[in-house]
Amino acid sequence: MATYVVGDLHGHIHLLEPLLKKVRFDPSQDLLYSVGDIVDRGSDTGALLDYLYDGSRAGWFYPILGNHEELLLSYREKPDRFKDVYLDPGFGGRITLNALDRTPRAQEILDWIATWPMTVEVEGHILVHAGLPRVQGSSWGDAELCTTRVDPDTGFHQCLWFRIPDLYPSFDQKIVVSGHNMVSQAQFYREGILLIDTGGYRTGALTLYRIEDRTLHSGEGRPRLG
Ligand SMILES: [Mn+2]
Repeated sequence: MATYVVGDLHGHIHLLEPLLKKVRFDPSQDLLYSVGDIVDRGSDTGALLDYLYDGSRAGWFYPILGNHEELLLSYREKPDRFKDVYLDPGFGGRITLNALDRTPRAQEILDWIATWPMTVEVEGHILVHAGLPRVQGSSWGDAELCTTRVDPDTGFHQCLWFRIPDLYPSFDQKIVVSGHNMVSQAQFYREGILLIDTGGYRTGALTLYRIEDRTLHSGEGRPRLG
């Protein structure tokens, strides 16, 4: 049994499938976690959502929220308020809305996304999309602050949006594994913070982190944008 964490997918199922094959991922006994940003930008966002939703129901896939899912949910709730950001071509939300328009499972999938947690702990690791909020007056982060630290204006959760250098290791020595901040190779940003988003939608490189032996596994392909 092995536990994998994958970086930001943005609809790139054609990068994920060969990489899972390469590591001999076995859905009957292995687990796959995502650090969020599954939707938007990639032309196969609909197929990826279908695949992972089925994986979740089968018990091998576990997602957490990314800022793209948070904005998708915000847009669905208040389209007028969030359309300028979500429908901006650089943000890439239109491709997800089009995919949802085409599936009879749209509401089911949106209801599922709304249940994703912001952080999850697995075997001495904390997964969070962008970073942990800082405990005031310290240089440590705390996952428990994720639910309460929100942007007063938009209501967005800061732990889905933090950028380098605003990243802090967890006070309890667990390894923080994040996406969102793109790196050319998955690497420790500083002790206790592993960044695994190798920017598949831009570079074609996707990375998996295997928790049990703390190894990184990468695949190369081509971006497919919507
Ligand atoms: Mn992101």
